[in-house]
Amino acid sequence: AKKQMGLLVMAYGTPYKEEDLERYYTHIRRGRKPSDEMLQDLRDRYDAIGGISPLARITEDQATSIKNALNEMQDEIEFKLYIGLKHIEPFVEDAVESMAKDGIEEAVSIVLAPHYSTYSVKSYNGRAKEEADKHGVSIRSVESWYDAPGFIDFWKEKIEAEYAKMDEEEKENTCLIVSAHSLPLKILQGGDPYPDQLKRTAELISDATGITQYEIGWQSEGNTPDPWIGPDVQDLTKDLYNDKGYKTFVYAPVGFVSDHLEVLYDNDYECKVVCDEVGANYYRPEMPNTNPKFIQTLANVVMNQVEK
Ligand code: FEC
Repeated sequence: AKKQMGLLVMAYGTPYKEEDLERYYTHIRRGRKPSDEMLQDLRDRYDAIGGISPLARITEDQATSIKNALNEMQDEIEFKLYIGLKHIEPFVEDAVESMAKDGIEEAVSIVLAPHYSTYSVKSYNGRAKEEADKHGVSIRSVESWYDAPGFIDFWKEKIEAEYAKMDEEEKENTCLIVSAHSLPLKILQGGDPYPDQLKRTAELISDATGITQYEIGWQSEGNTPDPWIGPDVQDLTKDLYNDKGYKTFVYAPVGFVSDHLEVLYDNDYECKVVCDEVGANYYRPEMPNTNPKFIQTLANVVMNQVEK
């Protein structure tokens, strides 16, 4: 018989329906309720992308596809999928508990975010491990995959598809903005690898595409008083337009893997508004979602972790 192994796929989570918005936002704020004004502001952003985010469905499709790819690529292990979310049910802890109830003793986990940070991946993996220890389940966790060849190759293909829409003159005046979610600046004091990993993803994309006019940007920073890592993609766009004279911007939010609020609103609305204001062209390549090359890449990353 095949060996049974749990596959824990972890992701951010999103409200399933409008009524979930307040408790979701409260959870993100570590238990502090948002003010009415903050809640309304968030509701307006979800409304602008059609009411709710497609993220829940995409996460499920990605996770199922990774599980299928893993079960098809080898004959020794039968992977059983568990989805664990950071800010809404099924929470990471719920997923690990279900695993234990199903008699799973060994598991492998991956977070659907490429870059390691103490604020993101470390916290997902830590929550999974803490719950797993309670049940005697052992989990091997993938820490990052920001440099996986298939991931870089995915972005190369999608970015090149955008540049292919331009004539030579437009290409010469184009800047590629490679971005990830900003985090509070204080994480850098502990030597967090997050910014260097984003920089590496950008370098690898530049090497693969031959695009040398690119910049690193940070996006979607939270509504808190402390300073966040910059430059913010919107400010960066204005500065690059004014100082370097770029006329076209291509946004590659490589810190994310799905169509969701932070891309559909923060890029496709907010960055687009800045481009319209200054009179620049806006492009944004397709997100990974369930692209087969991307899914196979994550399955390979998981398999490498199992074989380690
Ligand atoms: O529903 C959707 O479609 C969007 C889901 C969503 C994703 C996402 C990814 C990341 N976040 C990260 C860190 C933070 C920090 C704060 C923060 C705040 C929010 C809010 C919403 C939200 N995030 Fe998020 N994030 C998504 C959604 N995020 C909604 C609250 C309103 C707002 O500030 O816009 C600030 C917390 C605080 O206030 O103290 C920090 C990181 C990622 C990428 C890695 C990952 O996916 O885990 C890091 C998707």
